[in-house]
Amino acid sequence: MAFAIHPVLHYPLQQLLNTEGQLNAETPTFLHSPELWLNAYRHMWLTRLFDQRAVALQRTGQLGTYASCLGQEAISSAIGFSLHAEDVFIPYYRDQAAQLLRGMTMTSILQFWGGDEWGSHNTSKHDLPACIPIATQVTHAAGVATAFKLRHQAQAALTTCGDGASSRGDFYEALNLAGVWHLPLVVVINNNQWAISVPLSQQTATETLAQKAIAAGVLAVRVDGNDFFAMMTVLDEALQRAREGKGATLIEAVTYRLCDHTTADDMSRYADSKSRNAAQQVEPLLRFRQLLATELQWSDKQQQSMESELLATISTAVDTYLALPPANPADMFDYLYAELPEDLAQQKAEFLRRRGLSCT
Ligand SMILES: Cc1ncc(C[n+]2csc(CCOP(=O)(O)OP(=O)(O)O)c2C)c(N)n1
Ligand SMILES: [Mg+2]
Repeated sequence: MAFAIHPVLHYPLQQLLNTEGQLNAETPTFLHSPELWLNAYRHMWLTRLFDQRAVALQRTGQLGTYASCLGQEAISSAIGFSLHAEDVFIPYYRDQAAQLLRGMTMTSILQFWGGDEWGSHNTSKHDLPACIPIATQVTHAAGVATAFKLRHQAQAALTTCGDGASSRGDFYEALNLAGVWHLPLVVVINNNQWAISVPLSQQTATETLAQKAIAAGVLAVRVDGNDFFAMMTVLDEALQRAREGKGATLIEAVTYRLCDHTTADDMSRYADSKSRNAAQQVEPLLRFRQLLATELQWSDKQQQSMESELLATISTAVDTYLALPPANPADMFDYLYAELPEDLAQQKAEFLRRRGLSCT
């Protein structure tokens, strides 16, 4: 007798705003709001212009390193617009758009990327700092969601990670826990097709990343990550499910990294320009602008004045960042342990002695 070997389950790509800027008639009513459209569009542009400025600061020696979110603004903006104040956001390093919406200032984001951890201190009190180690934040998020569940709090934990992160043990372990404990957790994968220079085809043999939820018994959805409206729709549902105690959701948001991995990378050495050019045609701001032009008669003049206004706000934040006092290098010893282990205490004393500073 032959046993059936099942084919891969299919997760269709959900989309509401197509690449021509036409909005599907099935778009939920809460998204039929010109005010929200203009807010969201403006925020995505703020993120893009801020991002450009951050790269320029790094290139001129004024920022340590920086991970651009170019082309991925719709995912993180939709997250910021969907979360409730009392939810907990556990971001990774391409979540500038959501961090700004959660109340983090541009100056603090620059301070963080400038190498001063105090930048994270100004994260919204409900949220965690951006996580740099790959996928570890998914376990932290499962922990936060467990706390909500144990305390019977109707709140959601939402975390983000990359396509590469979805290959790591932490990702699977956290998702498994979310399934078996029915946790109020939403995991959003920013599938930007690359993990530094590793393309998705060499990352995983699964047809989709959404299907990684099947083994954990978690519901999943695959969505066009360049479509703010589709992102808002799935996030709204997933967060509501979490808050109502209906369990976790995995969201695979499909997009493309239209930038180097970080300022320490050079994408032109490994990515073919064809796929990048194709991705450029379907990026999130282009189609949003088309929608606004058709439905709200958004003009070039309005666009220009919005951009100048945003650039002025960004420049003020940059000036504040550049005027910050330098980070205290001894801080790196002080915030990992409640009490510094003896060997590190010795290193700290030695470090301060060599710099001619006294030990605190
Ligand atoms: C635990 C760990 N291993 C390795 C790295 C080095 N590293 C930084 S980013 C990255 C690739 C991540 O790719 P992906 O998860 O797709 O996220 P993306 O950067 O594309 O948004 C790696 C391997 C790290 N930061 N943490
Ligand atoms: Mg990636």
